[in-house]
Amino acid sequence: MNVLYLFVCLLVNSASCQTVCDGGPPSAVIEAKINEGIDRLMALRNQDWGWVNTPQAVLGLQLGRPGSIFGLNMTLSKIETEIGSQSNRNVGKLALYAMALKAICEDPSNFRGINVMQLVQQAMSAEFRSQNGTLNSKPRSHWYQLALGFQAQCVLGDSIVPIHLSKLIQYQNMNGSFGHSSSVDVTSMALLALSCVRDRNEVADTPILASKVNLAIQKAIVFLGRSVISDRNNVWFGNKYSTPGALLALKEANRDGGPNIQYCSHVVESMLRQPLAEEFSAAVAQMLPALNGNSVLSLMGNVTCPTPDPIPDQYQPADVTSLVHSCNDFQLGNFFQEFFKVRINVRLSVITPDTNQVPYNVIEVPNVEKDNTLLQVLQQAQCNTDIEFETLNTAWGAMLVSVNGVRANPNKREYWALVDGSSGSFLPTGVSTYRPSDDEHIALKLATW
Ligand code: B12
Repeated sequence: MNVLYLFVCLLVNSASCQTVCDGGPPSAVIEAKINEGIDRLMALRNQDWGWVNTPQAVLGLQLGRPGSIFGLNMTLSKIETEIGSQSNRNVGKLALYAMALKAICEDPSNFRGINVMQLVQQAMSAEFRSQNGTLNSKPRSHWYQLALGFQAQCVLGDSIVPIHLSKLIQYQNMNGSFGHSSSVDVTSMALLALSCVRDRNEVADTPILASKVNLAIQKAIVFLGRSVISDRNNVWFGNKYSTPGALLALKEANRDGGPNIQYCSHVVESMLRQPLAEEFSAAVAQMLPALNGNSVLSLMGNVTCPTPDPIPDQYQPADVTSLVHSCNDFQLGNFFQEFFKVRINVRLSVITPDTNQVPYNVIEVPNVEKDNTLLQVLQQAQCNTDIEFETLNTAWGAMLVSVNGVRANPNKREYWALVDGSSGSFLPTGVSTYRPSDDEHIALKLATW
């Protein structure tokens, strides 16, 4: 079926095969990349027919190739079970569920008796409510999640609370970014939300709010324009993982005759060059809509509903193998086995506010097999009884949540940051994908966001 689609695109170069930027690379190449992304997402589907972040994957598929969600009935049952679980009741996740349901032509206000929109609204209000009932200036979770909440409310036609919107705008940084560290990801999500709400009556009919929204949009566009970086042959907004969100946000913000997106075709070409075979589902699900130029705002128009089943053989859910290693895996082999292996040394430090003094205690992890991930290095150190840690399985891979018995408390905005011990900068990826080099020093730092 994918081959047929590609052929039709090549032949007609039709609107359904359009790209995110004018004059970008030929759409057949983009379609081939979308096929690769769909294949990858399908390979990452769990046996229970969901993904680690099911609504994000569903949205990625439907916005990347409308109609392409296979196994619709099983997906719906899985979503129903997941929404029932309290652990999925945070505002960002609920917003994703609401938009994913709309994308597969279900009613988010009454999905099998559940009013997901109401849950979003309650979660949004709870974000700003303090214990004594007054309004908090910052949300309890994260501005990224709040921005998803605004997107869902706007796209699905629910009412927006102007005071919540004003809080978001108040928190825009001087340079036009949103979020703590001038984040391209958070700014893009906020920009997408603002681009949607600017047309809503609650905003358009209130001149002061409307002008604040428009100014915030302009400032965010400037920030994203300045976040363009060139990395080897690639051009990114921020980095490769924040680029898809930025592309779509700029596209929506600039609609109605705004300027073209800077370096758009270079950015898309850079995305096309990235192999997806080792990416986790979140990265692929965020990239697919950008390749297709289809943001969640497109859900306000006509949606192409998926057809229920049949499911192609290659898309049957796989038995996703777990990455747990046994301590034997880290033992040195015999002379012949070791002959072709390269071993490196990695150094680790664990830093909490109580131990935040220089020089840090350093844990040496000797004889690490070259190209092992940081997760494997941590497992090896754990086998040597030098460290104890726990991870949580997420759509970006394993997230470090506890080290030496100290669990990061999200209610206190705590997390275990992965920091380069020499430069102090954050590692660009998580423990499942980061591969330390010889003699590298990595600090695990209990930080707050
Ligand atoms: C908010 C956020 C955070 C917050 C989450 C707090 C919260 N409760 O909301 C905090 C500050 C904790 C965080 C930490 C990190 N983050 Co972060 N984060 C994001 C962001 C901006 C949004 C995620 C989100 O809310 N999604 C919406 C919700 C509804 O979906 P969710 O799946 O439930 O979200 C959870 C996971 O995404 C998880 N999470 C967040 N970041 C990361 C990173 C990794 C590697 C893992 C495994 C999980 C994870 O926390 C979220 C909330 O529970 C994304 C940007 C993006 N494009 O997605 C980056 C992003 C996911 N983070 C990234 C990175 C690199 C990190 C860190 C590794 C940074 C560091 N060097 O310390 C750490 C994780 C370290 C660890 N302990 O393993 C990268 C991941 C790239 C990659 N391929 O691995 C991203 C894509 C940013 C980017 N553009 O580079 N992050």
